[in-house]
Amino acid sequence: MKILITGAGGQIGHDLIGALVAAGHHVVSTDLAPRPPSHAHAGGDWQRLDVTDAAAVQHMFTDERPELVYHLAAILSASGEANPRLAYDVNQTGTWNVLEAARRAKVKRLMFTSSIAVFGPPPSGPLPDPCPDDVALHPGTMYGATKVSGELLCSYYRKRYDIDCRGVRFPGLISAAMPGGGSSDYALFMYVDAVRKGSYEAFARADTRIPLMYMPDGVRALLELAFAEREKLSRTIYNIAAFSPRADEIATSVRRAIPDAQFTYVPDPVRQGILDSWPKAIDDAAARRDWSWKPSYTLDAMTDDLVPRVRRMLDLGAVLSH
Ligand code: AKB
Repeated sequence: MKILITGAGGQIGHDLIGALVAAGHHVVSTDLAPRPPSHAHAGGDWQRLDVTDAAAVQHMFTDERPELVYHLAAILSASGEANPRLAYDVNQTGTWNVLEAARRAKVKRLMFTSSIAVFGPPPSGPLPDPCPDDVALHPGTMYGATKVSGELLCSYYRKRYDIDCRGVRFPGLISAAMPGGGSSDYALFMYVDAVRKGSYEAFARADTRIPLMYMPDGVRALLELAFAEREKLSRTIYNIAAFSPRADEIATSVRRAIPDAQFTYVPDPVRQGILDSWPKAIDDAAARRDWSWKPSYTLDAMTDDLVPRVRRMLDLGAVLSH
């Protein structure tokens, strides 16, 4: 299949491109910046694309005529609170531009990456735990608000124009790759800093608990849902879940591999506020039923696989910032 990816230079693109190329697809990766050295291994073509530029998106889609689009381009929750206007432009206008270009270029299928950030505590009380697909959505961030809107636009384009839009609500994703401005990044940095410094001062409280997932499961979900039979899908967007540890439980797991690692917890008010507004765990029964979704990695299985990968990434000289 000819597959186009937007925002391919991010954390998901790092692993998704390689998985699609390995499966034999012709992949056109696009992003604002040239292919980063960290993505050099992945293969496929790379083209510059700014999703906020409607004409450029239209030209790209008309020239490339992809059969399937993975729309990953987004400003995440913490960066979005630092620059809400940018988050609106990239996430809201960018998604509109991508859907419009898909409609005009007669793209058959589009995969949307939503997030647990669509949830937030309703005025009536806390979110259900675990949180099902269909609760009233009260996101507290610009990122979450634009992801809700993206989900609704996907449903609209599916009904009105018969573009087969599908998507998942990702938990915080963890992988040996550069994260980019998310509030869930503390979980990845517990691994990265334990490897490179032997200690990490988390910007979240020790009892912070949010849904998390190891990237190989996340990428598999993106492949499995994209290629699931349409008749089996009862929804446009699905919750998917893996594990929901407290931050201090992640610390215990990291110490399986790095016994002397030290962790301290100094909450950052903005990012802690965002983390506290998200569900502690999510219910992914619909994804399990409709397309047989099932995560493979537990927290400890992720730790065992991830720590050597983080070591290799740091040996290769990756520059990571908080
Ligand atoms: C973030 O922290 O903003 C993202 C997400 C959970 O969508 N990783």
